[in-house]
Amino acid sequence: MGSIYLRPLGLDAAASAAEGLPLAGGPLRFAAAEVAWRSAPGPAERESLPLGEALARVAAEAGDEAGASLRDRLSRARSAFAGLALDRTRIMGVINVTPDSFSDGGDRFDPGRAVADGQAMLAAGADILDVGGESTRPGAAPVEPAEEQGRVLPVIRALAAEGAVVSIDSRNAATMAEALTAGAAIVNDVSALTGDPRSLSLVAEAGCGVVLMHMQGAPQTMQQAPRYDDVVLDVYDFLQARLEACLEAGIPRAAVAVDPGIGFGKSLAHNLALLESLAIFHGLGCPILLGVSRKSFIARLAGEAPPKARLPGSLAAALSGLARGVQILRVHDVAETVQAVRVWEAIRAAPPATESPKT
Ligand code: HH2
Repeated sequence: MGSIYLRPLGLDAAASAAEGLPLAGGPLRFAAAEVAWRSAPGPAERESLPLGEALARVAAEAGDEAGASLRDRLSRARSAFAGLALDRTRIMGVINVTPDSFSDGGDRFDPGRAVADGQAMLAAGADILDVGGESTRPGAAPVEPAEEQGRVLPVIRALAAEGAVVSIDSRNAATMAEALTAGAAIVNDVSALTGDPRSLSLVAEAGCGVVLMHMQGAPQTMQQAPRYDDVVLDVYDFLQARLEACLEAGIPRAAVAVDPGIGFGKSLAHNLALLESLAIFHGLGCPILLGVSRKSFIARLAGEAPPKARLPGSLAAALSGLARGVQILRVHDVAETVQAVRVWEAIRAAPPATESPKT
């Protein structure tokens, strides 16, 4: 049997879209969708249709129950993630306690500096602090769990003690376990709980939140020759399979966020296709987390700027994510992103002018 997918189109907060469905219970609505289908794995066919026809097509192909459940997952309001209501965009600030991260290599290798920067991010409006002790940049070598823990645990302890919602960015179950004991509330795993066979049961038992990210290959080799039949649908299938593994292990859907993994085993064209089609991932019924901050695709598009000079491109990509209903942004520049998001949200929420504004 083949697979069928639905990507919301024409996302709009205006009254003209009132006849459509809300996207993930949020302010954006959609009244049309692109249906994609294929005999998995393989190339897909696609057709854009009014929403009613698109839903009827899904029901005809996959059955009434599957059609109704996809409609529900696309439109139902998301539960709070790690205690954070998703009624506004949530900002995850990045704290790399590493000597070699691509984006801020070495800046926060000193734990005192990492904690101070975390406090500054909270003051600037970060909702989550993502603490990592292993760089996953292309070509990076793995770090021993003991070394990784030595880097992250003092930082997590200090920030969690101040009431911060902390996530641990790790692929190692032992590091995840120690981080949760130290006060972390979320596991952020770039391997979507495939990197360590103990991580799935650990997260299920801990009852914490988890971010499942897509990566093709491993950091050391992932950018050598990334290949997909259809990048958007292949990433969707992977995240769906990992979500199902979580559900089977006893992790509730409400505890899971999904992330297409921009820059992880993807060419420029792959990254752009994913960014354009992000709304399809709402079909998984989980909040979407997007990490575009300072990534190299920005430099490929605009003059090979070094990571710290990629803020304008990072903001442009983040806002294009918001226009597709992304709920959580993983960023290095918290204050700047908060400002951009607040302006974007205020414009989206403004009532449409029915007459010329009076001066
Ligand atoms: N990107 C990086 C690391 N972790 N986690 C999620 N969920 N999504 C991402 O896009 C993501 C991530 C890479 O960025 P950074 O942490 O700045 O660099 P490095 O891996 O070199 O430490």
